[in-house]
Amino acid sequence: MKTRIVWIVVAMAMSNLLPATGCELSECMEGDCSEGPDTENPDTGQHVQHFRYVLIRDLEDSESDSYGTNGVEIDGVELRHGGSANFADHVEFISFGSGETDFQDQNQVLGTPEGTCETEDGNFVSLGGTGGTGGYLVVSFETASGDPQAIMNGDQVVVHECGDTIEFYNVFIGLEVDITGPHWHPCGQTMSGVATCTVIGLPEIPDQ
Ligand SMILES: [Ca+2]
Ligand SMILES: [Ca+2]
Repeated sequence: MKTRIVWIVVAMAMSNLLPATGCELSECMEGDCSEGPDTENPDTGQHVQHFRYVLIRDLEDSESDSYGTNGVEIDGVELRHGGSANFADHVEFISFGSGETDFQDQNQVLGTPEGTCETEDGNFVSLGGTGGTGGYLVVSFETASGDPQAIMNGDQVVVHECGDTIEFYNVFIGLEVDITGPHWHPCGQTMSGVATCTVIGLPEIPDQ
């Protein structure tokens, strides 16, 4: 529990205190920082960057079971945006905790979740808990036309986690894939099983 509290505090500090200038690559200076077109705010005329990434952070102890299913089991990740359901199209980053996990095929989190969560099917990943480098998963989505899907305030993220054993995870929305970057915004804390968080309070990050 103490670890979870520390993480939440750190995440809140990251999202609130760090300067809103996370983009320092040279190409960002030419307006090519985000993947796809930016958006002009109709109120301010300012161009802003799009949040595009969903981060799931495993909160489980790494040695909680001996079945090769340590950490949370992720079957799929869903983004409800503009009245339609999108399922994860890309795994941008994945790392596993130190707990033994026999389910590390990242492709199993893509597309429509199967919902069976049987070890013989193996259609999920087990993130391995918090030990070592920790269990993290970053996914992104595409529009129907194949462009990167922006994540906006009011969207919902549904994480399809196998709920046979109650295990917990946090969900963040981000601008960049780098999990150590400054622009990860909390969506849901200590979620378990198939659970939904609503995206609220995403700040407008000016394009550079
Ligand atoms: Ca597990
Ligand atoms: Ca799956």
